[in-house]
Amino acid sequence: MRSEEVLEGVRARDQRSLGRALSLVEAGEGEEILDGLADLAGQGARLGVTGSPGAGKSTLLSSLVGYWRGLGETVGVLAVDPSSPFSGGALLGDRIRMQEHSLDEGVFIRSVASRGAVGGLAEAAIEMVDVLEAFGFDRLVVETVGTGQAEIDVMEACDLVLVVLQPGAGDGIQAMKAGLLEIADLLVLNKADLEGSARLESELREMLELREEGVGRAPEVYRVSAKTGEGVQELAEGIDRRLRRLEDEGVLEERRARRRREAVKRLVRSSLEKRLDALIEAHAPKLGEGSPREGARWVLGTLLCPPSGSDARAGLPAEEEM
Ligand SMILES: Nc1nc2c(ncn2[C@@H]2O[C@H](COP(=O)(O)OP(=O)(O)OP(=O)(O)O)[C@@H](O)[C@H]2O)c(=O)[nH]1
Ligand SMILES: [Mg+2]
Repeated sequence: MRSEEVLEGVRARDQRSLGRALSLVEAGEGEEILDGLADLAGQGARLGVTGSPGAGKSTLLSSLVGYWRGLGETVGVLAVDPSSPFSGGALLGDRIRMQEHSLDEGVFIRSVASRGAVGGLAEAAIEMVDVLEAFGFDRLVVETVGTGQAEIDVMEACDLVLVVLQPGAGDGIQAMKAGLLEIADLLVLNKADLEGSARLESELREMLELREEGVGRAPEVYRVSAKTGEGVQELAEGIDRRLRRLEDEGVLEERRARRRREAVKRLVRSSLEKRLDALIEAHAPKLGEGSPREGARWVLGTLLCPPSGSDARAGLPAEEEM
């Protein structure tokens, strides 16, 4: 199928075409698709869900999806699998836990693995959410295991971030160290049915109080059990309340503007990087001789103002590459 047909299919809200479009974007071949969908961007609420491995993110998400479906809303989910040996089963696990929604046309679930994503996991994931948004889902959710920078980047491209923690194993301290408390709008203490949940809550509340006043917005704390359903409705309502507040305060618009700026930066960076590689490759012997600083000055000069017609242009890809 050509990009054009895929694009038409997505615009006609055909889910098979949506799957193709996502694969193209994941493979770094989604330029035409993304350009062709640009006019449909910017409507859905983007929710990021992250937290420690096994905290119950997928289980919780599955109950939230159930709640939203009850309201008649459609949901697009992207699960980012870091392909680490420790979470080798994550993908399959997520499929199984989300299974109850697999026959529902109003729910679309897709995974992206870092090994599959050409040109960076965060970039691929964010662009895949752009595609899901253009398709017209009311809610967009990205689940990541909150450890690496790529995962944090994905969360920073969301409208609202949920950090899910579980009792035991010093989850609160870990989350703080990993910088998760900084990006959380809502802190969800899952597995309230297990021992240690109350202790985790007081531990976290203490940590939040210790943080300097005025540093960011204090996250709200919710204690839930995705297993029994306890507290899930309150959480769902809390999500919408927080979204409305961020909207009223102008924060959502700020976040969306930042998201667009970051996208521009990513595109420029990757385009520059391609040119840099090509130029260095083409002039390898010359650059292998002088000092690295001298070489760098020459390369920068050539990249930023290519002398037209000169042999220095050799290896520079065409300007319209982007
Ligand atoms: N007791 C209890 N177990 C839960 C709860 N929520 C999830 N679990 C269990 O915790 C385990 C991990 O749940 P997942 O939903 O896969 O957790 P996850 O955070 O998505 O895991 P990864 O994606 O692998 O990081 C599963 O065995 C769930 O059944 C809960 O509220 N209470
Ligand atoms: Mg999961």
